[in-house]
Amino acid sequence: MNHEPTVQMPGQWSTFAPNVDFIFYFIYWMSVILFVGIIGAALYFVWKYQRKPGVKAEPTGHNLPLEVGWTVAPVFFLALLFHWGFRGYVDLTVAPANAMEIRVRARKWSWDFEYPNGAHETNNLHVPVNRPVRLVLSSDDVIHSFYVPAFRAKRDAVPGMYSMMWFQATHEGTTNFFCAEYCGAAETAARGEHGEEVFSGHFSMIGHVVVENDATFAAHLEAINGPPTINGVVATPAQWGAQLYRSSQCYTCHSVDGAPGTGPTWQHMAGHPVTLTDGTTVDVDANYIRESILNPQAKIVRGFQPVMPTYRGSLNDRQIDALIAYMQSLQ
Ligand code: HEC
Ligand SMILES: [Cu+2]
Repeated sequence: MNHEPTVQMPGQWSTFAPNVDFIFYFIYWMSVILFVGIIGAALYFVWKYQRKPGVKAEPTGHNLPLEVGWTVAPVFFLALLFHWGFRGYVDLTVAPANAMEIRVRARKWSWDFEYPNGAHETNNLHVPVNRPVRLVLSSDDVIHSFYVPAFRAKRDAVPGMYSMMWFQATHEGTTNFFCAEYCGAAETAARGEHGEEVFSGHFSMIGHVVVENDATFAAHLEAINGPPTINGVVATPAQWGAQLYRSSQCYTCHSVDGAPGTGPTWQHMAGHPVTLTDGTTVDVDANYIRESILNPQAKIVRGFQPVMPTYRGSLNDRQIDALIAYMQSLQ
């Protein structure tokens, strides 16, 4: 198995990769050989049977053995390819019973991963090496597609149904995943950490898959379940909230400095009244903020579209409290 990328293929980081690559290269080299053979023969015949003075062209007639031969020969290759392809497909589809299950929820425009211990992560997937991992995919809105080239694994996340994929990583390290289904883009930019314009869309649905040993993986799950430590000190709720603002992708729609975006800015938001689309006014207190995060369509702020995804199930209570503390600090 080759962990390094080649000209045509990314490194082989899963148990599927060697098989997939073998079939890919088989088809590739067969195409090269047939291309050279057919074009070569055509060129040779053009030259050999070119018009010569004094020679009259005559029809060649049939050659039965030749015609049967070039009809039957490809059937063998196609049957072989079907056999290999189908065996590979079954392999990719049926996860071993002891696989660890991770929930993957896609939405415009980020990925939420939920681990067996209930911890969540956005756009960052950690998996243990040499263990089968089963992903159960769903989508909140449109069709997305989870694609890890180094694993040779891809599956659509379709609204209204679950789809499954699995893999077993064979190499420790960090590789990329992508959304492989074009799923739109925001019309307005948000402000980034340094005041720069940040657009979100299909292209923001990328991230890292981190393959690590069992101990590091377990420590990681433990760490993302509670507040992070900053320089050896456990973060305050507001500091944790500031981190979640980035890691949960809130920043792609909400600014914290008054700049316009797809959603209202969080500056001077908490503790102030806000006008909704139906003309009523509500106070932005902790209960309203919590509802806005868990059930964003319940009350829509005037002048904005109902496009915020729900974070029900992807942010736990402690994380929501941390976000509220952060919003309250933005006065
Ligand atoms: C895809 C864009 C988008 C993302 C991502 C997003 N929001 Fe929103 N959010 C909106 C929009 C648009 C509104 C205004 C419409 C409404 O009230 O639903 C809104 C409204 C809100 C409000 C109410 C604001 C007010 O002024 O009353 C809160 C609180 C909020 N979002 C929190 C969050 C948090 C926390 C996150 C990240 C975990 C987040 N949002 C991620 C688009 C987004
Ligand atoms: Cu997508």
